[in-house]
Amino acid sequence: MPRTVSSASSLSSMALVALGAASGVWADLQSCPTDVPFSCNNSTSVSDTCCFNSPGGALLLTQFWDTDPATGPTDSWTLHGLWPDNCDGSYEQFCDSSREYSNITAILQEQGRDDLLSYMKTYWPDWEGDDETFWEHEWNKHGTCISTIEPSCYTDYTAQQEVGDYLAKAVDLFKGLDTYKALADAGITPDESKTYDLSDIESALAKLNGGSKPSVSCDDGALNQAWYFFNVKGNLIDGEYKPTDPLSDSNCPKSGVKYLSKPGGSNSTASSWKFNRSRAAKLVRSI
Ligand SMILES: *[C@@H]1O[C@H](CO)[C@@H](O)[C@H](O)[C@H]1NC(C)=O
Ligand SMILES: *[C@@H]1O[C@H](CO)[C@@H](O)[C@H](O)[C@H]1NC(C)=O
Ligand SMILES: *[C@@H]1O[C@H](CO)[C@@H](O)[C@H](O)[C@H]1NC(C)=O
Ligand SMILES: *[C@@H]1O[C@H](CO)[C@@H](O)[C@H](O)[C@H]1NC(C)=O
Ligand SMILES: CC(=O)N[C@H]1CO[C@H](CO)[C@@H](O)[C@@H]1O
Repeated sequence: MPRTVSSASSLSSMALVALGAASGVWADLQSCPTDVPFSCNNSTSVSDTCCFNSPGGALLLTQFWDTDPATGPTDSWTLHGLWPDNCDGSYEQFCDSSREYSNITAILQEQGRDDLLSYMKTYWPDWEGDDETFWEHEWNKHGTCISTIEPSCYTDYTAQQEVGDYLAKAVDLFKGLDTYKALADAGITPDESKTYDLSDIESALAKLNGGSKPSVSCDDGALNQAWYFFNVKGNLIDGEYKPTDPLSDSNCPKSGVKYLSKPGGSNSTASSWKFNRSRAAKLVRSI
């Protein structure tokens, strides 16, 4: 049975909660006390880590703007992942080998999440076309480290339920953070003949995210990623998300930031893609 969500106090979190309801994210997670602190904001230790994301209390919704090769629709950023960073910006990874899977597509199909799967194919694509492997990597590396969706946190757990819940939550957060539109609304559009100031990019995106700018990163001076940071009160799925300041600095130049367009049919070769990507991987934390 779906359970009710604890009352949300801010407009932005209510919007996120509403999005969650609309796409049926509700999980059978145990209900949480209303006085649990926001993650990373406790003054004493919190023992119930089903209701308190710990140690990964800084949740990041991360997105790509990939142009070489271009991935996803030309007028949308794409989803990278939903990551639990520690409160100091360090992070754990691959936290539970017994819950690493190589059948994400099958898991979603078994859970009847076909709409989610088709959305993911469009907006959560792998740059080399291997979506399944990319999603496995995101779940196995990051999803397994989220304390509030461990199997023991469910009242009526069915195997791999948390995998689908995690992916659905990432998609819901992504839908509420339309980076392309927020930039376009501020006159910042992909255009090889223009460059932009980092501060203009950051303030356009802060407007989108309740006043907190994301950490944007660049590849060779061109906009390539945006990482939005949150603290969460309650569990990952139906907790209240509060945007917070980024824990990592932008590597983009202060001015002259390029925002390249996604070419319709890319004429790049596979080897040049790999070359670019490996260079990019040295600049920013790898996927
Ligand atoms: C939690 O603490 C951090 C660091 O002091 C702060 O930036 C953030 O806004 C706080 N989050 C909430 C939800 O109060
Ligand atoms: C916050 O809670 C976590 C988990 O119980 C704990 O490890 C951490 O030390 C707590 N922080 C403070 C400042 O008490
Ligand atoms: C996915 O893989 C796991 C682990 O091998 C297995 O237990 C589960 O039944 C599989 N699910 C589907 C839908 O194939
Ligand atoms: C490759 O594509 C780009 C962008 O569409 C175009 O500007 C360029 O002329 C093309 N180069 C070749 C060699 O076709
Ligand atoms: C965006 C970008 O830097 N693309 C480069 C990728 O690598 C190839 C081969 O070195 C270059 O030709 C592209 O300009």
